[in-house]
Amino acid sequence: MSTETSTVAADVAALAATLDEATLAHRTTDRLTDTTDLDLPTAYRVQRAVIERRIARGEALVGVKMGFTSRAKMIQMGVDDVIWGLLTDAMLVEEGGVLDLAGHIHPRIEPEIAFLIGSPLSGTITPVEAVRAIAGVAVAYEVLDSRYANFDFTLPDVIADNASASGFGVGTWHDPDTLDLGNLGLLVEIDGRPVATGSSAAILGNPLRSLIAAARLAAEAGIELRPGWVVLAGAATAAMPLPKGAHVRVSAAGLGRAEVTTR
Ligand code: 0L1
Ligand code: MG
Repeated sequence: MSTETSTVAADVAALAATLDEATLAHRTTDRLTDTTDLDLPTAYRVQRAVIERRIARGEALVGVKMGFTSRAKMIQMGVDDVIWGLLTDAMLVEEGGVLDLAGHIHPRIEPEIAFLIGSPLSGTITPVEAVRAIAGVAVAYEVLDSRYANFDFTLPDVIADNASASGFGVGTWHDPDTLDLGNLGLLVEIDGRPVATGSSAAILGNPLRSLIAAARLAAEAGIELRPGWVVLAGAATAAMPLPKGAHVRVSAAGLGRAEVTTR
């Protein structure tokens, strides 16, 4: 979804089919870069083709997810910019609902801050413009499920794989004006036991920066963040394995909680 020119000749449709079919069959597939020379613009074209297949099956775009928003993850991947993936309505888990993991490969969960877009955003924007465009902020979680074995991928692989997007849930929306988003404490509990703590500062120093980056990536992709869309700004802790039969609660100071039970 980048407007940069790609010089790579790849069969985008075939690569998208490989990833989409792996998702539908709940199995891993070989890394695309094992056999294909894939640059980042082409990887984003594969990502978009994967989403187009889902849209053709009746799904609708409902937002974006930002990835590699922590300095630790960027260093691990040897990159200095965030990536994104696209969210569809089929990925949304009802708040407090049950998530059937039978449709997953090796799911992980991570605590996030989410924004609800109130007015269109695209391009280079200031923090003030970002705040004005937000209709709500909430604590959220993302379920990651890489289509590659052991989450072992290169940067183009994970971009093509829609940044490992699989599912997400969002708590109650809050007024963004009432909170300083720069250092909110987050807690993840599984079956009532604390398993991870973090701060919203882990998300690019402030999740608003992630929203600003999302607007930039939207412009590069020739789209806009639309009113009603959700932006998952990034994780406040490392992702952790999501087991069956678990009750997960993610809470953030001032934002309440988001909960899911797995089976
Ligand atoms: O949401 C994220 O920050 C993760 C991006 C994809 C990489 C992964 O699967 O860990
Ligand atoms: Mg995430």
